[in-house]
Amino acid sequence: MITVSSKDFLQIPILEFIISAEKVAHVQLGNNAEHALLVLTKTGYSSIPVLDVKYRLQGLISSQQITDEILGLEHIEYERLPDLKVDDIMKKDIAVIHVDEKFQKGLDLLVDNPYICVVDDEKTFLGILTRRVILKQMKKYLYQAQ
Ligand code: 2BA
Repeated sequence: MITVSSKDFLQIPILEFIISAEKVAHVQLGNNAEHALLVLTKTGYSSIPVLDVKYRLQGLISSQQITDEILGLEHIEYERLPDLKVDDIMKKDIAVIHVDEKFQKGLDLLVDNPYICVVDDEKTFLGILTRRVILKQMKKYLYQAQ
C-alpha cells in the first residue's frame, strides 16, 4: 500500500478538490435581493458567491444578511426586496484562495469559513473549496494511515 506522509499530504495542490464554478450557485452584481433570496432558498445553501459580468468574485451573500437588511421594528419588510441590490448587502471582505495554493492553506482557512472561493490572478472565480470536500480527504488520509 502507498502511504503519504502528513507533510506531503498538506502540500497536495487544492486544484483537484475544487467544486468548479459551473456547479456553484451564484448571483450577479445588480441582481436584487428578491432574486438572491430565491436562489438561496431553492438551492438550500446558506451563502453563495456574488460575481460580476466577467465572472470575477465580488463578495458573498447569505439569507441571514438579506433578512437582517429587511428587518423592521414591527415585521420583516418583504416588500423592500425588489428594490434592494445584492451589491449593497453582500459581504465584501472575504477570505479567498488562489488556485495554485496547497491543501494546508485551504485547511487553515476552512477552520473559520464553511467554504472558500477559489480565484486566479485576475480574481476570476474558478469555484469553491468546501469543508465537506476537505474533511472527506482528511478522513481518507487518516484511515489509510491506521
Ligand atoms: P451551507 O449551505 O451552510 O451548508 C452546510 C453543509 O450542509 C454543506 O457543507 C453540505 O454538507 C450540506 N448541504 C447544505 N445544502 C446542501 C445541498 N443543497 N446539497 C448537498 N449538501 C448540502 P459543505 O458541502 O462543506 O458546504 C459548505 C458551504 O459551501 C455551504 O454552506 C454553502 O454556503 C457553500 N456551498 C457548497 N456547495 C455549494 C454550491 N454548489 N453552490 C453554492 N454554494 C455552495
